[in-house]
Amino acid sequence: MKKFPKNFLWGGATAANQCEGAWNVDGKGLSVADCTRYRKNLDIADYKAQHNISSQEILEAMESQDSNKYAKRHGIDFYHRYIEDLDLFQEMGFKTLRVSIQWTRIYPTGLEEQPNESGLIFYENLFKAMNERGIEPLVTLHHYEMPLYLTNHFDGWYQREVIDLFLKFCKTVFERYQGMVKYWLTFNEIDSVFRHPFTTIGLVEDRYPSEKLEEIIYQSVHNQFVASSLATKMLKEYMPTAQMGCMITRTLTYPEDCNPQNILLALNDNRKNYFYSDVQIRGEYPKHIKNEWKRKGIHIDFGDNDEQILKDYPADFVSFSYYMSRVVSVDISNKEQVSGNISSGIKNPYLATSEWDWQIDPTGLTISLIELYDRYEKPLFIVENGLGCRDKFESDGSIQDDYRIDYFRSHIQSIANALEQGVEVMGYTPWGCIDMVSMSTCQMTKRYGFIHVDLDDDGNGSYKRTRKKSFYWYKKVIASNGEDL
Ligand code: BGP
Repeated sequence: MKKFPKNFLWGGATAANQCEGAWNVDGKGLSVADCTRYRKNLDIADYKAQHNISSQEILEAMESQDSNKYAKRHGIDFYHRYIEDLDLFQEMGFKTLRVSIQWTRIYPTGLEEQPNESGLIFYENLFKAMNERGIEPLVTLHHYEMPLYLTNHFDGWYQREVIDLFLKFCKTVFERYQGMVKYWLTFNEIDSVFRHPFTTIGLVEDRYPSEKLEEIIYQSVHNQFVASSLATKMLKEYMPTAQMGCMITRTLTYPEDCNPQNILLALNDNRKNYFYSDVQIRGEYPKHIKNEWKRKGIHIDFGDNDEQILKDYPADFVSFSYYMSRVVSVDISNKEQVSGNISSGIKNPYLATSEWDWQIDPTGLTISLIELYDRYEKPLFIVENGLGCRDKFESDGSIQDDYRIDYFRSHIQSIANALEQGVEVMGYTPWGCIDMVSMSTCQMTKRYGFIHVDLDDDGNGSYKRTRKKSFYWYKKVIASNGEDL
C-alpha cells in the first residue's frame, strides 16, 4: 500500500453552529443556523401551510423559540468545553482540526462598525489552545452561519452589498489571527444553496415570484464566488504563506447502466457538481452554465471587474465533503428509491445504505479524488467524511462502534489507492469527530464521532464526553501514519 505523506494532516471536522452552543451569549447575534427547524424550505413551506402566516411572522417565531427545545441551539457546549475537547483530540494525535468562525460572534448583525471583542477573544483563545497542542487550525469562514439580520434585510447573498460586509468580517479575523491560522476555507459546500437556499439567502419566497428563484440562487452563488476571490486576495496581504481552499459537496453520480441516456443524465449531474470548483479553481465560468442561463432567460449581474477578480484570485486547493454516491436513471418506475438528504436517486444494488439512506461507497472516494485531481491538478483536502449512526452503550459503559471503524478503514484505504496513482492529498478530517448536532435532522440521534457526548435531541444530558472504540482505532491509524488500519 502507498504510504501517506509525512506531513499528512490527519484530524477531524466540526462547524461552530453545530458544536459551540452558547448561541446567545457574549454579544453573539442570531444566525440562520440558530433558527433550527425552519432552516429547510420544506419545513418553512409546511409551517406556512399549517399556520397561514407570512415569512416575517415565521422569522419572529424563529427568534422567540424556546431554546431548551433544540439541541441545535445548544450544540455540545464546545464554547465552554473546548479545552477538554482539544485534549481529547490531542490524545488521538490530531494534526489538524477543522472549525468555523461564526460571523455573528464577531459582527452580530453583520452591519456593526466595530467588531465584538468577546467573540474575537473566544477564537483567539481557541486557536492559541490548538497551536499549543500541535493542532493546526483549518478554519471555515462561512459554514451556514450567516447573520439572520442580513438574510431578512438584504436577502442574504442575493444582494451585492453583502460582499463588502463579509470582507469587513474577513479583514477583522485575518488581522487578528495573523500567524495563528495557515489553512482557510471560504464557503462550506458552496453548492448547498440549491439544496437549502435558506442558509444562503433566507426566506425570499415572499418577496420575489417563485419563477425568479433559480436566478436569485445563481446570483447569490456569483456574489459568493466574488467574495471568495476577494477574501483570498486579502488573506495573502495579511498572511502571504497562508492558503485558501474552496469547498464543495462531492456528489458522485453513476448511471444505472450502459443505456446512453442514463450516461448522459449522470454526466450532466456530475458536470453541474463540478461547476463550483471549476469557477473557483479555473477562475472562470464554464461555458455550459452561461449557455444554460441563456436558454432559461436567467440574467446575472456581473460587476465591472468580477471576471478579472475570479481569474486573478483562484483558490489554492480543493476541499470537499464526501459521504456517498448516487445512481440515476431515465426510467425510475418500479425501482427502489433512496432519499438521503444530500442526494437522492435509485438504490445501488452493490452498496450498503446507512440508516439515513446514504449509500456507502468507499470506491467512490477514490474515483472522486482521481477525477478532481485530473481536472485541476491542485492539492485536494477531504474535509468531511463519515457515517451517521445511532450508538449504544454496552453494559460495561463502552461503545463498540465497529461499523464506524469499518467505514473509516475502507475510506482511508481508498485514499491510499488514490495516492498510489499520484493524487496529491493534503489531509483527511472526518466529519463530527466528536458527536454534535446533525445538520439535516437538527438532532443528536445521528452521531458521527469518535467521542460520545451525553446529550439528547431536546438538549437534555450531562454533556459528558466518552471515548468510543473508534477513538482508540483512529489514534492507532494516526500514530502509524495510515499504515495500521
Ligand atoms: C454536510 C455539512 C455538515 C454536516 C454533514 C453531515 O453537508 O457540511 O455541516 O452536518 O453534512 O450531515 P448531517 O449532520 O445532516 O448528517
